[in-house]
Amino acid sequence: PTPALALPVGTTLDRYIMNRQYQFAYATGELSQLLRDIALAGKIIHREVNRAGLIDLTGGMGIENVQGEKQQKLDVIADIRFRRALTNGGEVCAIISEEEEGIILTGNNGGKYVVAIDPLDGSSNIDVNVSIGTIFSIYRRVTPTGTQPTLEDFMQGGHEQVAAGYILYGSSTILVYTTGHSVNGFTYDVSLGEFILSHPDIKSPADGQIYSCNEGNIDLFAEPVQAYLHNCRRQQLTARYIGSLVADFHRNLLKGGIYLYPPTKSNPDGKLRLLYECYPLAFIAERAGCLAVNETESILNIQPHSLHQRTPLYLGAPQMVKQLTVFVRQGM
Ligand code: AHM
Ligand code: MG
Repeated sequence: PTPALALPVGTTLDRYIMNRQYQFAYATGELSQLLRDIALAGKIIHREVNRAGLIDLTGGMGIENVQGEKQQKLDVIADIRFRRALTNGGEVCAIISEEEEGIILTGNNGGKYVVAIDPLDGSSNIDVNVSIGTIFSIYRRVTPTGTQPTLEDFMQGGHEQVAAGYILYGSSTILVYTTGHSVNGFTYDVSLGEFILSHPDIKSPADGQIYSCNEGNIDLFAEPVQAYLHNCRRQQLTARYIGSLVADFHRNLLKGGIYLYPPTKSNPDGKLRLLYECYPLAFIAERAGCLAVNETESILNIQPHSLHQRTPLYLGAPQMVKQLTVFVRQGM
């Protein structure tokens, strides 16, 4: 690749993606197109989220998804929108979604990529106008192009992601992604209908003052995690927990903090899904200078074995994650 030119704040996402593509002599533009497809779906979800209260989209569908959770209407809508955008684009041969049991074949067996997506995370916040997000993770398929993709394409492990990102539908909508180099954030300008580079080359602080955890569950956590949380209180850190992983992660990424979703006796693997939530955020986090671990290893090192696998997650500023690790390892 030719040396990366720093593009100025205000550059549109389209121009940014094109510029990056030209730096790689052999790039065919397929990943670029795929990223644009995701951005388009993100704009559509932005629209749906913003008018949800107006057109009676909020509220449950009365059905449960594969995890046995109530699906919100917007979850379903987001799932459909992303599937459609990724299928129509042609670059993706298979998709897995937090909302679907198995692999979704797009029929584009010539496509080089597979995508894992959590179309709308933090769905308990939809009805109450609180931030929600989309998380995505892209892999180059390992099965031969032209054949039907298989589970193997999704079981490559976190280090094999070629790109990962999220879209936060917050007080403004922002798309943050990385293709493994820098992490860049693009704020959606509604009047232009464009994502605009607003947060170039995000580098997270090495230490932070915020801890984000569902402290209502503290009695269910193992003693070392409890001890760590007590220590956070002793240091008078700031507690912030939205209950939308994307929003909690984004805030901590910019300001410095740690997000915790520990295991409990009844949920020894915690709640969050490895492929849809933890791998992509860990990939972004590491590129921005953060750490992402569970009790024993780095999230990206976890061996995947099933589509809806879960893992405990400790994510954020390296100093804070290291300190947490000291507590946890001492208690083992
Ligand atoms: P979801 O995929 O059903 O939306 O669940 C994931 C969400 C995360 O966004 C959030 O951090 C966590 O669940 C909150 O869980 P809890 O309510 O147990 O604290
Ligand atoms: Mg989720």
